[in-house]
Amino acid sequence: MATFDLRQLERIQKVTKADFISRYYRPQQPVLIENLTDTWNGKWTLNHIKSLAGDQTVPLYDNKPAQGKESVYEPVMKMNFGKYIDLIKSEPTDLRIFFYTIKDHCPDLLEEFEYPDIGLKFFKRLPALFFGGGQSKVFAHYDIDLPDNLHIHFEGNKRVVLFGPNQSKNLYKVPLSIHNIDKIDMDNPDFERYPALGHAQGFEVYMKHGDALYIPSGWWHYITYLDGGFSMTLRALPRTPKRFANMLYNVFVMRNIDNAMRKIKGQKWLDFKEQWAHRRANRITST
Ligand SMILES: O=C(O)CCC(=O)C(=O)O
Repeated sequence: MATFDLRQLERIQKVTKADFISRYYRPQQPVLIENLTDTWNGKWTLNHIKSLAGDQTVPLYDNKPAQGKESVYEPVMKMNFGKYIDLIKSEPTDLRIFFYTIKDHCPDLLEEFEYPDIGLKFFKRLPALFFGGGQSKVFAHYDIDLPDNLHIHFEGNKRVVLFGPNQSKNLYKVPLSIHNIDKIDMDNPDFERYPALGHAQGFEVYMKHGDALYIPSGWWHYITYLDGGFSMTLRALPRTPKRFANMLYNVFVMRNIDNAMRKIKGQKWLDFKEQWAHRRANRITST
């Protein structure tokens, strides 16, 4: 089986604010921080969330990418939240929940944690939860609003593969999008069909309950849930003028152009972008 050129990501125990800023935030280096959540209470469990929100109905997504005019925000089904939690605890499934905003859906959870004091200025409107079953995969992407993220995992284990923003060309990034060609199997890359993938260099990290992963702005992440579990992402919006301007462009210009073209052209637009990405990456590889 083919694999990417990946190094194990650095794991550290608690970190001071000054160290985090100088060693990771300023140089934009990802890191996994263990024990950062040790002082939080023991309520970060699926059972506790079920007791607070188990009677809600939640939208579920699977591993299949949206095709043609399908919206990426259109769920494959809806389910009772309590039943979904029972499902991911008892059997592997690819069904997942993304961007469950705590403030809107389960504000009681806001009482159950403290924002870590590591120098990131968190956007307090948007702490969000993500849930997945033992077969869930989150396609390779970076976040459209270019935040610095602290991604904290609970219950079960997950594998995260990270690539820096300078690897976009090697990953066959699709133009006007924040993901790469969705036919690429990130677990078994086809280096013959996609030769630039052979030049991609990244990091791999395994997360367990309570681990906090710092994902710097614009870093690609490809996530595999190894068991049923959930994570919380705390985001800090970009602070440099250049990144802030790029964020505004992504959210208000790029996304709207892409959505409009998709509505008009459907699958033809997706195929056109894919060919463009393919040609661009292969051209770079061959020069
Ligand atoms: O863990 C997940 O399910 C997705 C997380 C993610 O992509 C993010 O926080 O940007």
